[in-house]
Amino acid sequence: MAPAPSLRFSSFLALLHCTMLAGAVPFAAGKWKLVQEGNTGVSAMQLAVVSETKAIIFDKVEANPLQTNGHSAWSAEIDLPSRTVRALNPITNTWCATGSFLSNGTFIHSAGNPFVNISQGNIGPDGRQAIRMFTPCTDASCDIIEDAQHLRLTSRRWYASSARLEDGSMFIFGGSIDNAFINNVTINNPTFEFFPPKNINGFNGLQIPTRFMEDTVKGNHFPNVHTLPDGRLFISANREAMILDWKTNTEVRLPGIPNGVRISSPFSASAVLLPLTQANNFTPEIMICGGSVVDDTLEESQYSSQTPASAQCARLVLTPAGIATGWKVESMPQPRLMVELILLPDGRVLAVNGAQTGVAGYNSTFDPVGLESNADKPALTAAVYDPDAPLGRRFSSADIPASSIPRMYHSTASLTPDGSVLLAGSNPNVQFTTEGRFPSEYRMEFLSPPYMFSNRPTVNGVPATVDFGKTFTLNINLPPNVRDVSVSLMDLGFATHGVHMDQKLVQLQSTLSRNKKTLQITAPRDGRLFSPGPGFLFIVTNEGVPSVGHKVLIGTGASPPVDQGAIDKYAASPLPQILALMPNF
Ligand SMILES: *[C@@H]1O[C@H](CO)[C@@H](O)[C@H](O)[C@H]1NC(C)=O
Ligand SMILES: *[C@@H]1O[C@H](CO)[C@@H](O)[C@H](O)[C@H]1NC(C)=O
Ligand SMILES: *[C@@H]1O[C@H](CO)[C@@H](O)[C@H](O)[C@H]1NC(C)=O
Ligand SMILES: CC(=O)N[C@H]1CO[C@H](CO)[C@@H](O)[C@@H]1O
Ligand SMILES: [Cu+2]
Repeated sequence: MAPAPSLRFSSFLALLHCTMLAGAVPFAAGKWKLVQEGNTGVSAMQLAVVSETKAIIFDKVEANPLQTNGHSAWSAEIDLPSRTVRALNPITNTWCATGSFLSNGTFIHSAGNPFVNISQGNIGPDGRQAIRMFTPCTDASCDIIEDAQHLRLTSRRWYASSARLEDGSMFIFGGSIDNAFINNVTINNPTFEFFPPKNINGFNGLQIPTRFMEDTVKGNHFPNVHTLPDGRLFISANREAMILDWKTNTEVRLPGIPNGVRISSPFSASAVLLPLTQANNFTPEIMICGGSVVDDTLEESQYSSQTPASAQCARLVLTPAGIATGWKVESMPQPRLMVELILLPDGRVLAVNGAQTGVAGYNSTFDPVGLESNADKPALTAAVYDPDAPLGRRFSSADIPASSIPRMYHSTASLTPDGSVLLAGSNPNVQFTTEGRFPSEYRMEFLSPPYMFSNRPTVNGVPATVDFGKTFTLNINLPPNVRDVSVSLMDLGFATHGVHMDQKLVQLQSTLSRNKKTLQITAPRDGRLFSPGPGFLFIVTNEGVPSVGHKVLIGTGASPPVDQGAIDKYAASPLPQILALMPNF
């Protein structure tokens, strides 16, 4: 007997959906709940969920309240159930770095900022070429490991982005070699590289040039990078977009962002790859929301905290036909800059955090009205987006309580494995401060969609590792009246500056047994659909209620390929300043 397609996203339902009225796709109804619980101890500029119960955060070197080894911490691990933190100990300055997991489950945090020496012994060596490793653990034994002698980037990067590739390695793209409010031609790093390094495109172990980063200065910090089901990468920055074949270094330019909207830092929008489902035949479609139309060639002193942000959302289907059709434009309920787009396990997208005016950056030396930020008018109400609803009826803020905590520059958010969304950070200040309208913010909030208060499905027997194309069976316990389920495999990614590296939802093929006690699931077909490495499996009922997410390592769990020749080549390149400042190396 042919396996019954899961109902929620099945093509059968998609057909039916066309004949049904708006809002027919079921989502759990009711009130959302926002609670404020716990403190991050360090400013939560960067965030990654690393296990079913833990997340890690990174800040820059600054006088945070959380202490470690006689100085302020600038990284911490959050225990999600207890809402408590434990300091972690990176060595180098982690300011505005990037992060991705490798296929073996180790998290790689890379890039950063030059040496700093601030008060009270808070000293951070140059982190621009840093590779920092974190292998999650269930106790308190794991910490950040840095070994610059053996592990480092081949060039300096600040505000670079990253992605986990189909072979389980990490792709690192763009950024600046030095820090500034906005990128420019002097400090631009128009190259990409890999970790572990590769001998590829004629650049054995060293960084590879990309025209795209040259063509998109100035406003091209933290480009959006998304892996596509054909193995290529969608990359967008400033007002441009392209598809990069990293294996041949071929750039295919796409239509630019509509209406002149700039979408990368300091005009931070957010981009999301919409769920890849059976109903859409795993066709990639990108959505980018927010940003600004302000000129990116102004002098720093000419930007205003009062300039309205863009409310635009633009969607592009990444097939030849979709690209020929071009971007389709709609609007968020509010303009938004520094917005976070977060995939929910039920297939919707949450837009949260950010401001309605200004640009991303620190408390300005240039604010015309003396407001203590580069941005003003916090966007305190989240909006949830149903990608399949009719145009004009996709966003809703109904039943979502507004926050009272502004989440401005250097704030962040992520889905957590229990299904709630963690909101954290906000620190548009050069240094830790409790003063001003937007002080350094340590309070965490958890935004819970109505499905959190429904009777939820539970499963057990989720394997630690599942290889591509393999089928496995789970024991499942469904609430009464549930007819069917679907399975969302999610990469929760790494979030910073509104950019969610590696965030992805791939619907897996599944078959519910006749007695609804077991569920047979087939892992993704290959590493192009879901890069080998950690994911979270959510079982979602036909009423839109997900189980909690269970961590699973997709693939064999093997480490990514290592090319010793490429490592030797970069090891022979000049040692970065980082080493000189780290006597222990
Ligand atoms: C950091 O600054 C303090 C105070 O200015 C100074 O005494 C110390 O030597 C500096 N440390 C380094 C490593 O530069
Ligand atoms: C680029 O930015 C750096 C750092 O702010 C600055 O020193 C340099 O003069 C700038 N270059 C240009 C061409 O604006
Ligand atoms: C994962 O791979 C990296 C790169 O080869 C390696 O340094 C790291 O130790 C590996 N982690 C585990 C848990 O094996
Ligand atoms: C908190 C803080 O540092 N606020 C400063 C921001 O910048 C303005 C000048 O534009 C100062 O007046 C504020 O004190
Ligand atoms: Cu930053």
